[in-house]
Amino acid sequence: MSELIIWTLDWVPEGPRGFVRDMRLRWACEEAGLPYAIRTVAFEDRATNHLARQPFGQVPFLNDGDVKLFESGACLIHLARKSDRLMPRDPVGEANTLQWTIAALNSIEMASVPWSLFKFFGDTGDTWGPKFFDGWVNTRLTHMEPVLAKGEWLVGSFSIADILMTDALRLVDRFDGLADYPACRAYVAHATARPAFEKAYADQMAHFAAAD
Ligand SMILES: N[C@@H](CCC(=O)N[C@@H](CS)C(=O)NCC(=O)O)C(=O)O
Repeated sequence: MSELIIWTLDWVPEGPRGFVRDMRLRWACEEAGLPYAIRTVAFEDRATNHLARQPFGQVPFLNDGDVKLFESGACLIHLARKSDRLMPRDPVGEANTLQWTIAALNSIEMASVPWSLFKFFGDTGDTWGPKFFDGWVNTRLTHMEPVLAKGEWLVGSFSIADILMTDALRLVDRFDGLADYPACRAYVAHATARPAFEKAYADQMAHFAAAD
């Protein structure tokens, strides 16, 4: 088996630490017991210094021998093919995992990222944006609440869909946006209490702290 290499930045400011998306890949590898190495590109000049590997100049990206992937969702699906701890092997379980993987990215994260940027930057004087994104995120959370109240994980057993859904929701939790959604909040707390998440999180925090 070729060595998995997860690429991230060599350093980031304190704000995004613990949330840089290599977390998702680290977490998946920890869950599956897949060995991996971390390599970095420079934070300085990040807009242009790795466009050949990630066309938007972002992280993470993943190497697995000849397979070279960007987009955290695509990287997780690749990792999930290696372990049934990341995706069930029956056709229904696999289809449902892919469905919720895309939902986390395209229906939740699409709303939660701009929402969180307004929270992060505070009062920008913009009145339309915060109101619009509050409404969008709250609509999505209202629909997620009964889904997450129904079972422990999105698809029977824990899967990459839970990694992505948790990561999208914990960004909302960071700015206290889950206060009115107890099932969403409990789900995030339950998922982030997993030893694999804790290890991935501690490793990312240590990685960036070492570069200070
Ligand atoms: N859709 C991409 C988003 C990647 C992304 O937003 N990466 C951030 C770090 S978490 C980044 O590289 N930001 C630097 C930038 O955009 O210049 C994915 O899921 O991989």
